[in-house]
Amino acid sequence: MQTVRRFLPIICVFILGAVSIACSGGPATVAEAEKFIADAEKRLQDLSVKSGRAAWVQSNFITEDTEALAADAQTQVLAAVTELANASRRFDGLQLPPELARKLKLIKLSLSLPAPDNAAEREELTRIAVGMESAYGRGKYCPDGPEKPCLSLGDLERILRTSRNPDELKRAWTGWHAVSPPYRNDYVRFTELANKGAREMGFKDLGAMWRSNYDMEPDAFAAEMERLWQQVKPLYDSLYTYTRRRLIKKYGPSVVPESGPIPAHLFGNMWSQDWTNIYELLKPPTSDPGYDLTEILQRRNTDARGMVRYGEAFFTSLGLDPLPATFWDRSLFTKPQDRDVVCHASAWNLDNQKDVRIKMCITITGEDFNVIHHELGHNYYQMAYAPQSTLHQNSANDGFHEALGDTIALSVTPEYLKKIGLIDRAPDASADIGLLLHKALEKVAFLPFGYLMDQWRWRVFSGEIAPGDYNKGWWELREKYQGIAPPEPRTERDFDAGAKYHIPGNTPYARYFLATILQFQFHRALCREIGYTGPLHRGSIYGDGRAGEKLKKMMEMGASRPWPEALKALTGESEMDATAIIDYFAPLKAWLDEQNRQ
Ligand code: X8Z
Ligand code: ZN
Repeated sequence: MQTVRRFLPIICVFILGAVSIACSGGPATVAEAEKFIADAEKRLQDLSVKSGRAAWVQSNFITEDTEALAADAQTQVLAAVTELANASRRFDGLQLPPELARKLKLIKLSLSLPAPDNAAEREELTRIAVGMESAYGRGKYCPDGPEKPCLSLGDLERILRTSRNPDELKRAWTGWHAVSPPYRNDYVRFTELANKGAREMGFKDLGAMWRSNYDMEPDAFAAEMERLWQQVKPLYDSLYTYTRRRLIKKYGPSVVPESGPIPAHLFGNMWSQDWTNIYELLKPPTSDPGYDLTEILQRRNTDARGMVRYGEAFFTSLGLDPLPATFWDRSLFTKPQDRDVVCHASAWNLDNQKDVRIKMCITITGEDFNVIHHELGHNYYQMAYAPQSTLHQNSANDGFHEALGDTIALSVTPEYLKKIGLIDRAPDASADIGLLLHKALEKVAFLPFGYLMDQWRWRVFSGEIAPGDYNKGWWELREKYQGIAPPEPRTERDFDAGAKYHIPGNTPYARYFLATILQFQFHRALCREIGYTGPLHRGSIYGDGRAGEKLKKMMEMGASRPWPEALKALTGESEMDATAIIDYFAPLKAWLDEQNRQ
């Protein structure tokens, strides 16, 4: 494919799939830009539906054939976006109405994976990308060789969640981390090719391109992340210090050192990103709320669909529509026994209208109860912005998409659980420290992980972390931010970053850090909206149409306006602000600091 620039000075006709745009040799006009965008949106809409379907089949049924089909469809999208981004340069320097200028920018930023203009390199890139995601999805640990029973990620996560035997935990941890070295070299090549694509589109590298997606300069965004991290770091430090003490008490100083990083396999989670599974080891002796959602759901024989029904009922209580019948027919809720699927939870909209689905290997746990609300948040957001034009069919920024369902889950309070009949009696205020600690093990523990994932990738993409230092760079960041270390020595034969889905899956991660900050900001604003004035962690918007209206208004805006305007519509504030999460956990912070002094 020739680049458009070569055509520019003369009469030009460039083919955009089925649509051809003819332009005269004269200077570009606003009318041409309008037509260009309208045609581009139509073309991208069609291609995104096709590649979405191929990706859906591939991740529900991983085989060589579905991989090839998904890679082909993705290649078509990448080719189109590359071509459109190049073609849009014709309008550089032209005074355009803001909406058009924004859409031209959004074309370039519509992908997390930019591809080189060279067809062979583009195909190589999509093959690697799809291959890595599939390899992760297929990943298993076979302790006695491939002929003997193997453990899936779900099996290994169950061990991390429930075992308190450090040796068994270590085996499960190292077993899963053996899945990623086979695609370490692929990741090196992937980085080269995606960087090339990003540079051809005018970005410094892929990391700079990702950071350009926040209505501000990429460096300003990096500074914004750091500002938010500094706001919450003292809260993390208090939780971490308390957790170390309790882990030493459980495992002894030979397993958990008095100072220095703590081994990563002891936090109840494969990536030490969510510590709720070790709540039992950490719970305050006198203020435990006395109920365990996992135990309640299991005792009631709740099945996967039943779990999702609880989630839907929350959204409809806010005045939002029930999920379409097709959602229930077409979603994947449980792990199939007879084939490989990508189990990492995700939410989809197959026609960019109402064909929404989730794909998830649900376990009957309190943790997945939250994840279901998270995923349904994506689906409700997708349906709300569906009437927008193609390039605006997105959230205000990606942190908003990740925050929506989590905001709802923050309203899963004891009072809410009592209302829907899952508990008989809501514990009184004496249980608050227990409630807050449980929530902090999910949210506060996550913050440094949410931050460091893309610290690592930004450095890998810029070359600051060279391929020969992938693992060293990874563990330096894990130690610096999370304060953790691998359970046993690692080398550059390992690829530990690659054992987290979003690395082989190429999903940017800063979004989850932002979401963790934003969801508390949303929650505080919605509590204000409904006139609730009690402690934030006891506030629930369940059943409140006013909160539903506010959320709906924000979601319906999609990506049509810069994100500060969407934030303002919902919260009255125009900046991301960690004071909400800090306010929420203030009583816990005081308690932790008191414990840590003793
Ligand atoms: O990937 C997810 C969602 C899908 S968007 C399940 N999350 C991150 C993770 O699992 O690492 C939600 C929390 C962070
Ligand atoms: Zn999500």
